[in-house]
Amino acid sequence: MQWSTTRFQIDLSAPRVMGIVNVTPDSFSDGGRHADAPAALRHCERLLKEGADILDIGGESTRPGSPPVPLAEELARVLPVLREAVRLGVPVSVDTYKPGVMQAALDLGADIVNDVWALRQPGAAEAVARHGACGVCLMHMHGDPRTMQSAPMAGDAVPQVLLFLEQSAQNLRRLEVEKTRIVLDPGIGFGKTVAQNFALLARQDELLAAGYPLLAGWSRKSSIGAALQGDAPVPPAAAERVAGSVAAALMAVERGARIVRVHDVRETVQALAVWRQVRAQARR
Ligand code: HH2
Repeated sequence: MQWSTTRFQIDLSAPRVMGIVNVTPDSFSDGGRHADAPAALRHCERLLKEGADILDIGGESTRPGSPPVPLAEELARVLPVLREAVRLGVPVSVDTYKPGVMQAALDLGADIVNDVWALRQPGAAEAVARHGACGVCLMHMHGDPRTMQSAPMAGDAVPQVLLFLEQSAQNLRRLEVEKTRIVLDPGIGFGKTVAQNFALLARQDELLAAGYPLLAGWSRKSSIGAALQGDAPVPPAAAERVAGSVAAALMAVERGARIVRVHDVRETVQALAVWRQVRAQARR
């Protein structure tokens, strides 16, 4: 199984680690830490040393209640980073829902468009289709970042997410985007309750029925915080959720996810190295 992207055919026979680079002042777990281009590039280099296979660069936080960032501001945040990141020898993804940012990033040679809106903004699907070669990650989100926590999905999330992802992929296939360019993502935390998020992990095999590689983004999310909270009055801060996040990433891979999107690359790569040893013995 391969993910066709602009410059790379990413081999998904082994799980791949996508390292998160948030060039934002306000991301929920690392906002402000890599908010200018030199700091973001240093972070890219660090993630690569730690074993990241893909870099995912974003300039707008999607945390609940986050304000939308104007196009010019998002371009000013991500383009200087992307321009250098595409020279680092690994696939580079742009995390955006704005067609203007997609187009500019693809013009600079970005390999993948990662869209939490699954290309639902006018012109986004066309920008990806027109490019003809970039990879794309279509993510499920219920509602929008302003409302998603106050009005989460109702009922069993798994079939609803599956249907949405299947339809999003079909819409793109109708624009003649090859299947091998598309990866799907259940969108952990985006308008789902804690129980719904964990159901999406427990029953991830049902999402695999769509027939596309799956990407899982559990890193430091509030569901991990909820699982770790116990009797404490508040959940642990995002940076204190690393081991819980690695556990979720590992379970996602064990249940068939091909890419994990993470902040903590070193720890995730270690966990996957152990997982690989076990897998190698199980196949004998
Ligand atoms: N989660 C976030 C952002 N982009 N993209 C995909 N495909 N899947 C995800 O689960 C996903 C995503 C949110 O995490 P983060 O980037 O760390 O935070 P913020 O949006 O606050 O920058």
